Amino acid sequence: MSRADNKGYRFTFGPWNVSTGADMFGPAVRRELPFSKIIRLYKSLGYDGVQFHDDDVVPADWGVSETEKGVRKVKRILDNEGLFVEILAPRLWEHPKTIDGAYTSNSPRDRKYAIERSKRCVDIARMLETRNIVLWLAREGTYIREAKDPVTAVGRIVDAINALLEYDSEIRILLEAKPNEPMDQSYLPTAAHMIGIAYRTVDPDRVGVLIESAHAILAGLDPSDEMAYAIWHGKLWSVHLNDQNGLKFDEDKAFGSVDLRRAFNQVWVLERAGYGSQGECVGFDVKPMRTTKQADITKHLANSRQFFLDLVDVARSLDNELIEQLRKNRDYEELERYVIGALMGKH
Ligand code: 3MF
Ligand code: MG
Repeated sequence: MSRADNKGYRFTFGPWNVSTGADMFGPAVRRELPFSKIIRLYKSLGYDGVQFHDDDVVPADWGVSETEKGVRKVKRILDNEGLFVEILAPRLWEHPKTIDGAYTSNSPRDRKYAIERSKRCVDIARMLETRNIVLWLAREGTYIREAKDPVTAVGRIVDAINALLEYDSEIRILLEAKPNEPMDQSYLPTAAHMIGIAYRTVDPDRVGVLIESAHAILAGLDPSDEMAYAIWHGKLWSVHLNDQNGLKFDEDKAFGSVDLRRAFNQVWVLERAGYGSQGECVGFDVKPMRTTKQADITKHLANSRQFFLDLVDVARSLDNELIEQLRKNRDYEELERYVIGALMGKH
């Protein structure tokens, strides 16, 4: 598939999006696909690049030379497929040393582990030729407010970001906010919170955000507003598009599958801002349904991309002069009819 098929966008997803269907209440219902097989699916699905956690590439406990060898092997597989790596993210939420958070843990030894692991993630990223490090601060929050000092916690997060910025002068940090899950409450629940601390780091120009639709929805926001806010700051460097049905667990549903209007809002904002012109990618973070059969394991990825592209068509079909006129006349009722009509394929 060519760049024209993708309407000028570059699409990415992470290997974890091809999942086995295991959830909190039941085991896997599909076979796990080997990494090399997953990688071969990308191009045929119209995707251009890969998102990784550090341990999607090589196990987290490997030593330096083993790690280098392992990363080189993955790089060869990617090169053979013509795929680039968009982002690397340290998985700071599974290891026993991150039980009490990572950067905000009450244990100095565990905080040190989190920073060392993040630096190793930077090394892996550089070997895979990406400068983008995503920090989803999964356990930086509390189940009980008094467990940690929340003021100290914010400072510790800034210190950790600084340590990474100083470790490698080329990398950029993309902060991914989520208001809850796994924690009851996160210290930095929205992209706007993340942007606030970005300015207090040692190099604000190298700190931006990745915005996930579902995470903004879980915070009670329209994701397109969070995206617009980040764009104004010049800090929207990646997205995890998906959908979410109300305020419950993070569902990672196919993009546009719950609320087409809300999905369109995001596409409209991205389109009008020229998102992608600085190399930003359209990433998806979507899960197949548990009922999905083995043979259909990538349908949610194909669908999410297709829904996005179809909404791009709608956005591009709108008559901007008419919209300006309706704005001038303050005729938002007619503007609504026009936009909803377009979404229903009426013009
Ligand atoms: C959690 C997420 C994660 C992050 C990923 C990269 C499984 O709700 O969305 O995806 O996006 O770990 O930071
Ligand atoms: Mg995500």
